[in-house]
Amino acid sequence: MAAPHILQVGPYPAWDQEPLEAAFTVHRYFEAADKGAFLAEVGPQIRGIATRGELGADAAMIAACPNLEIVSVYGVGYDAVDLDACRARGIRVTNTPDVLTGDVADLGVAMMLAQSRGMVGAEAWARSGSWANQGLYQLQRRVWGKRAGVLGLGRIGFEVAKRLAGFDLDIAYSDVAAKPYAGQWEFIADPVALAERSDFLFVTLAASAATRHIVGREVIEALGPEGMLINVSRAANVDEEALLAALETGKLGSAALDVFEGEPAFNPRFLALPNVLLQPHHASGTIETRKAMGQLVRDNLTAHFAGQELPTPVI
Ligand code: 8YV
Repeated sequence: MAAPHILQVGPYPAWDQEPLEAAFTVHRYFEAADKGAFLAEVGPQIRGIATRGELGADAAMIAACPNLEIVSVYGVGYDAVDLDACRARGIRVTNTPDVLTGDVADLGVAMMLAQSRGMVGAEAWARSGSWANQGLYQLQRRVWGKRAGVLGLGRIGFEVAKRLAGFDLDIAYSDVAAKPYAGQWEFIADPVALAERSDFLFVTLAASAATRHIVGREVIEALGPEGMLINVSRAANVDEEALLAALETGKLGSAALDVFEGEPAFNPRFLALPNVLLQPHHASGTIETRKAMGQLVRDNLTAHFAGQELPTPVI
């Protein structure tokens, strides 16, 4: 049987590209100069889309593929896939949960530590010779013993909280309901109340229409001039305009961000701020995790075309 035709939305590392192309007939959307013309030409042959979390598959792309059966996402977040369009046509959607959870949690906690202890500035101080010429680096803020809030105690939020417990932080969380696996961690339903009792607020929610701008001006100002916001989820969970305004006016102490509206471009106002730590959406970006994610993308496609149960279905 001929290999199923797959639309590849964005590039993958070579270790994923080769096995993908060995198993499927791959059409590289991301290399097409005229995306519309490319979709019009290959769309009717496409039975599967291989995409990435932040790239997804929108309604127009799905509509251009009338024989589409499955969208396989390289990422846990599937907010950029038009699920309604998929549901309406019985198109399956898969993602890559679990394999990236530890790395995303690690980066979130690392950002908190790096930002609180001023590690980026301190490194520049040492590297530039300022340490030798000007003396000791300015004092920073302690982490251990403080209060952390985790907004969204799903898989990633749980791993963040577990790590924070190791730093002796006093943990509370917010979610749609209290979680049976939360142990001693305090449940606070209202995100504003959670922010009010937090020195560090982690955003670890799966993004959806319901969570859009859940971290708005009120939450940000409740976190306050000494507080830090850490976002390793999706930019849409935070009102970025309110965040920038609060960082610029000192109503929020600082932020550590792995995700931005319109990324990979982002609002240049962030660059003028000394109180933000910027990361290029690479929370899952380790060789180990990315290899596991690529494998799962292929395993889902392979299972689907073999008529087997999907390893990690979304719908
Ligand atoms: C991206 C992510 O998929 O898991 C997610 O939802 O956003 C990331 O892991 C990653 O940048 C790969 O494109």
